[in-house]
Amino acid sequence: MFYVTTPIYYPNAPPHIGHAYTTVFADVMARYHRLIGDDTFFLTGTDEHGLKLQKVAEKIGKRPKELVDEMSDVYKRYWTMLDISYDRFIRTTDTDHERVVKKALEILYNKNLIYKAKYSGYYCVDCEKFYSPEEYEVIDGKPYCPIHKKPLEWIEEDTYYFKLSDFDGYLKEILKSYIVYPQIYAKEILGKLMKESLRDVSIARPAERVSWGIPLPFDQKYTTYVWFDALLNYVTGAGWNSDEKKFKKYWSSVYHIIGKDILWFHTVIWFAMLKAMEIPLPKKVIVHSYLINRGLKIGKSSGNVVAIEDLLDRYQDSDGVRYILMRVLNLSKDIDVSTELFDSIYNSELADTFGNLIRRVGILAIKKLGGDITQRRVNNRLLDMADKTIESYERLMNDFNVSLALELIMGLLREANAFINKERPWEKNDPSKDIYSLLEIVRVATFLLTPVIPKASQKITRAFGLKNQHINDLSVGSEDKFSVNDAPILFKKIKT
Ligand code: ME8
Repeated sequence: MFYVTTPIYYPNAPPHIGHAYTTVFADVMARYHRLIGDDTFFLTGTDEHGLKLQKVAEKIGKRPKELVDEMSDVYKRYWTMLDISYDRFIRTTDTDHERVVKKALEILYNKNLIYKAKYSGYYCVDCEKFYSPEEYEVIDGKPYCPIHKKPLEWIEEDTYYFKLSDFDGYLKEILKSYIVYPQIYAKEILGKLMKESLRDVSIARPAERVSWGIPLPFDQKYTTYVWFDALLNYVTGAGWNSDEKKFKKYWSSVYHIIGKDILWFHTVIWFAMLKAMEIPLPKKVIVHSYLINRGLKIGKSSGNVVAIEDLLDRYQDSDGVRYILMRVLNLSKDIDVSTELFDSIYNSELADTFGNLIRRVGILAIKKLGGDITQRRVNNRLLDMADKTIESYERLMNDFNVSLALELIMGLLREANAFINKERPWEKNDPSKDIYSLLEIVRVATFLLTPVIPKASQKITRAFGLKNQHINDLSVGSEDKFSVNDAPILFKKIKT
């Protein structure tokens, strides 16, 4: 069983490279788990309520619902372009989700974990978050959002609070476990909890100020705070409150993938909400760092967005973009996005190494052996390396370390290219042993690369007559025959 989620994105603007980064990552994990035979469920979607969406709609003269209807379709179109194989696209305006939010609020209210009181503080609409004096930045004597570098808004009003402070001890304990990966992020949050005492969190906004959202079931004059609403999407998606059987099945293996910007919400607030609702915590929260451009986190408000369509244009298809994003994927270090870096990954790994090998092996098989190749003994060195690659691949992918898994596969493919250069099979009378060895490497590598470059893998499968297989019977040297009918050019080199 494997249940993987992405954050649900604010559909106030189309997705950019940062959203693609997380979503492709989750997609690769979902495809990998399907590949190894796990019953898999992959959830993504859009976070459609709140002040941010309400303001954007007002500005362009649309009703919020009209705007989110259009924009959620935009997200779906981008995910189709990137070959994202989600099982459900959840929208927080979906009726089953609205029911979940109301149910959750009722549970907490009945447990006396929600109470009414006054609130005042500085708010960032882009983050949909209040900032304390310890957290905000002061520029020219005024408080600014530490993430968006925009002035904060002073807000004073009656609200409802969730008794987050009740969970202080629990959270400190939980964060010492391995639930957050990599652990540096748990340490960061733990450090914060140790430094400042945990304050209760406001989970409602007066409807006259924020009307776009889910009314509190126990006080219609208030709208549910967008983060309280959004976090619950993960349980809605798995069937909580509607399909208990499905929920039981998937919730026991849920992995949340998020960027480090929303770590606080997914650890402190979400873990406390779950504990309060007596729902088990996720298996893990996988956190990745930022893609940055010109020294800043890529984002609409920084004006340094890299558009997904530009990437798809430059790297010809979804496979190219997916591969590049996964090759630079880093959980703990911010990655500077640059055309030079992306071009060099594409050209040296996809075009020169993998693409070139496919073309050479295809041509050799067809020209020298008429395309039909039967089982031979695989070259020892290649055999050994391929076996080791399969073994480490599984370990790395189970650890969400896609980038290193790709590096490893590239190493095997480079070795195969070097083998051709050394053996010169085109000069041999009977090169069938060399070509069979190479085809075995192609078969294994194609299989292992499927989650990242599904389209290319499918083309190779057709051109080389490969069978659908399970990772456990990949065993190098086991294929009884190949029928190669084409030597496709998979990745055209980019002129830099
Ligand atoms: O925060 N580098 O939505 P959001 C890496 N609706 N990842 C990036 C990135 C960058 N430069 N920019 C965006 C929200 N991301 C809430 C989430 S979940 C219950 C609610 C990715 O549209 C990354 O995954 O601002 C980050 O966490 C997410 O987009 C934020 O998306």
